[in-house]
Order: sequence, then structure tokens, then C-alpha cells
Amino acid sequence: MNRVFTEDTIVALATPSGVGAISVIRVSGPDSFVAADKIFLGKIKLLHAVSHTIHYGQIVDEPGLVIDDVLISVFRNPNSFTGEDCVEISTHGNPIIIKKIIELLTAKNIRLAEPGEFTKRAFLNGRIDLTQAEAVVDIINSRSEASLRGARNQLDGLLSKKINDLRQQLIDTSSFVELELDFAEEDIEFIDNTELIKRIKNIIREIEKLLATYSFGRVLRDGINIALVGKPNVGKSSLLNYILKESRAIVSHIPGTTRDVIREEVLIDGLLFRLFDTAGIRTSQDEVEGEGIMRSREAVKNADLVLFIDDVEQGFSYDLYDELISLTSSNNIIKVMNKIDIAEASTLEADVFLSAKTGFGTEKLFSIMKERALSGENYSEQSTIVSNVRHYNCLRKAKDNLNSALITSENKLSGEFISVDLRTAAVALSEIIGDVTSDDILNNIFSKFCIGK
Ligand SMILES: Nc1nc2c(ncn2[C@@H]2O[C@H](COP(=O)(O)OP(=O)(O)OP(=O)(O)O)[C@@H](O)[C@H]2O)c(=O)[nH]1
Ligand SMILES: [Mg+2]
Repeated sequence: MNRVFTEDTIVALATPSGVGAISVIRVSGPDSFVAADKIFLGKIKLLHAVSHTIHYGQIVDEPGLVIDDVLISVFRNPNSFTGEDCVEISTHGNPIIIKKIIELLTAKNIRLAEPGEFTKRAFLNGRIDLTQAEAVVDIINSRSEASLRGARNQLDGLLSKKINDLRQQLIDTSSFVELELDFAEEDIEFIDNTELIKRIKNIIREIEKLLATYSFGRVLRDGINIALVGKPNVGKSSLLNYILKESRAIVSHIPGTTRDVIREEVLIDGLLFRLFDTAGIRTSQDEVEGEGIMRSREAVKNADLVLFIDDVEQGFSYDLYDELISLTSSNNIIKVMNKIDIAEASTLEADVFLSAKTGFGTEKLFSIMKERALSGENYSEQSTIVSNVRHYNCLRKAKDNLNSALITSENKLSGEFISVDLRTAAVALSEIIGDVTSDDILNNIFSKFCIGK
């Protein structure tokens, strides 16, 4: 474990700012106990308290005025989240109290924490690796059960373990190649060329499997953007309202009702869908409607999936469909025929027939949406899934290096090239876990955290 004791002690509010039943102020670093003791009146000094114990007492200012009754939890290094000495002060959830306590602590040589600094210290002290630190942000930001599960697996170290295994295989293989180089004069073979090629191919295959989970992982983590698009009056807004179970968008029999793009989120079977209701697309002289229609086209371009909506009265609009497939892939389009309650429509073209008025057919729509969003993939809860673009890019880099090592070994070229490529691939994998990282990467990752985390 690479313990990096930091000089300074930091403080931040760990719970949301504002009024609440309880707020928690977190302090971490070598001066945590001494500083807290200076403003805390309890039965014993925190400096002498056993780790993982809770102490009741009062926070008092210099003139001895009581600020609040609090409970302080004590965590001694290395058994705390950050790996340092830590206290967590639970106060009444009043912003004035919190401000006062933080001021008292900063007057005792403690400084305000930067965003993500607690988690960064946990990483620097070897409590968690980089993928786990990133999982902490994902857990906090998770908007759906599916993304929470993915982040949970990552925090549990599923991804790290897999990456470590692959990296170890790479290092072992390159060691053989390097040994052979050392003994080049003696003509001893440590690994024959066929075995070497087999090993490299195996690792490439494993990396490809991980890369293949990315689109699924991204859907789990970020949700799916889905645009509701079609001619005016086909019932786009009605369908949005039906899905949301509320009268969110204005619905009327007048074509051209919706002007702005309306964005709402909904959870369907634990997956997050971001719905974009748009202005009906037609040729319009109206300036405002024209702007709305331009935004509808933008929404199509930005969407992961498009619900192309028609109704049984107007039928399937081939011209608009042709336009849509110039804006997005036809695989992304789900053809919806609405207002099935008015007339029989089985001769019309559609993936799903439904009624936004009665809800008939919407279950089928949801299952198609889910299937398309996950591209037919459904990994088990135990699967290692890549959902972070940084991890994806590192894996791509490793794969490129391995491909080049493969070509070199297939052409029986010098082992030196092979070993360099294998080592570079190993470094790319190390970057994922954070064994090799630049300050830039770290700053970039931890700046995304909120203060207090
Ligand atoms: N019978 C029936 N009427 C529907 C259905 N869905 C929508 N309507 C009616 O169709 C009309 C248009 O509905 P909207 O939801 O405003 O249509 P839109 O596609 O959002 O229209 P624009 O915003 O103008 O592009 C309204 O009068 C709705 O009540 C349906 O499934 N069945
Ligand atoms: Mg509308």
C-alpha cells in the first residue's frame, strides 16, 4: 500500500447544504483530533478516543458560547475512508451552525477541502484504486437502479480485478520475451512463437469482450436519449404525457401545438430514459414554429433512439421517414402508429401499434425501447461492464499495442519490439486502475466530485 500522509487537514460539509434534520461535517488529516478537541466539550478528549466510536458533546466558540449539541464519530488511520485520522461531526441541520463550526475549524489551521479531495486522499493512500474512486462519483450521481448496480460492481472492484488479471498476463508474457532477449547468445527458448501468439490473441480477445460491453455500460450509466418525432397532430405530446402519467405537455387538436423541445426523464424497468417531445415536422411559414422544427431535427441527431410517430388517420409518412434516415441510422428508429382506438390499422407500416389515449400497446413499446437501448445485450449482474469513456479509451490503446505485438510476432521480428508493445499495453491497463497516472488525469477526475466527497 502506498501511503502518502498529507500535511494538511481538510474540512467540508459532507451532506447537502441547506436545512435538514442532521448535517455532517467531515474532517480528515493529521490534526483532525487536536483541532476538533479545541472546539468540542465532551466526556473525553477525541485524541484519546478509540477508533469507530461516537461521542456526544457540545461545540463551543472562543468566548465559550455553545454553538450546538453534536455527535462526533472518530476514525483512526488507516481505518477510515481517506486512510487518515478523521472525524465526522453530526450537527443539527442548520446552515448557520454549519458555517460557524467550519469557521471555528478553519481558525485552527484546517483548510477547506477541494472537490473530491477526501476521495482523492483515499486513492493516494491506497484505500481504493482509481476505478473505485470513479465508482464513488457514479454511485452519488446514479439516477437509475441499473446505473447504481453497475457503479456498485465497480466499487466492489470487479473491473479492477479483471484489469489486474489481464495486466499480470501481459507482464508475464513480456518477461518471457525479455528473458529470451537476455539469453539471445545461448539460443535458449523460454516461450515458443506459437505459444506467444496464442497468449497475445487470448488477451486481445478478453479486451475485446470488455470493449463490447461499453455501449451497454454507457446506457446503464447515462440513460438513453429518446426523441418523439413526427408530423404535427399525430399524438407525440399525448404519448409523452401518457408515459409520464402527468399532463406535462400541452395537447390540442390544432396542428403545431408544441414549439419548444420538452425534456423529461422516466424510469422504465430500472433504466433511465430521457424523453424529448418535439414540434411536429412540416413546412411552416411561421417563424416560431420554424425554429421549433429546426430543434426537432437537432433532437433527432442527438438522440440514441427515435420514436417516429404516425397516426392511423394520416398513415405512414414515407417522406418524413426518408428525411429521418438522413439524420440518424434506421436502426435507431422505432416506428409507432398511434390512435389505434380510432380505426383498424394492421395494413399500415409500424413496429408497434398503440393508443396514447387508452394506453393500449404501450407495454409493447416499452419492451421494444428496452431491447433497442440494450442492443439485445443483457449482461448478468456479475458481469464486468465498462461504462466509463476513460476506461474504454485505455482498453482501446492496450488493444492497439497488442495488435502491433501480434503482427511483429507473426512475422517473427525482433523480440524487442514485441516486449515494448506488451509493456506499453500493460501501462495502458495500469492507467485504468491508477497505478500510472499523471496529475492532469487525477485533477480531471476529482474535479468532477462535489465538495465534501
Ligand atoms: N383518439 C385518439 N386521439 C389522440 C390520440 N393521441 C392523441 N390524440 C389526439 O390528437 C390530437 C393531437 O395530439 P397531440 O398530442 O397534441 O399531438 P402532437 O403530435 O404533439 O402535435 P404537435 O405538437 O402539434 O406536433 C389531440 O386532439 C389528441 O387528443 C389517441 O391515441 N387516440
Ligand atoms: Mg405536441
